[in-house]
Formats: sequence, C-alpha cells, structure tokens
Amino acid sequence: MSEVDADYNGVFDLFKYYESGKVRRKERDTNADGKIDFWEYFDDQGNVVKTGKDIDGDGVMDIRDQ
Ligand SMILES: [Ca+2]
Ligand SMILES: [Ca+2]
Repeated sequence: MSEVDADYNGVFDLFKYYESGKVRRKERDTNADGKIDFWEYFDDQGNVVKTGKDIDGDGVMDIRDQ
C-alpha cells in the first residue's frame, strides 16, 4: 500500500493497493474530507476494470461502473 498527497495539502488523498507488485486498486479522496470517494480497480495489464464513486460523502460507494 502506498499513500500519496496528490494536492500537497498535508493530507494523504490517494491510496494505492498492490498485489504481486502491481497496482490493483486506487482509492481517492477527491474533496479532501478525509473519506474515500473514488475507487478504481485494475487488471493484470493495468487497465481500469471497474470504478466506484461516493456521491453523498459518507465514505461508502454509491455508484459502480464496470
Ligand atoms: Ca472525500
Ligand atoms: Ca455514499
């Protein structure tokens, strides 16, 4: 797992989860409220296979795309 402060505000807002050296999942806090609101899932080739969004800000995925 690695954490990135993508907008340099001192709070980690991008979390990458690895499996056998490859990024399998990225989680983002796009509105800096400390809760994840955007998820991306990757296959072995690094292609996005699935995304999810939290639209009401409770940190729980509301919309899934695949
Ligand atoms: Ca958020
Ligand atoms: Ca939600």
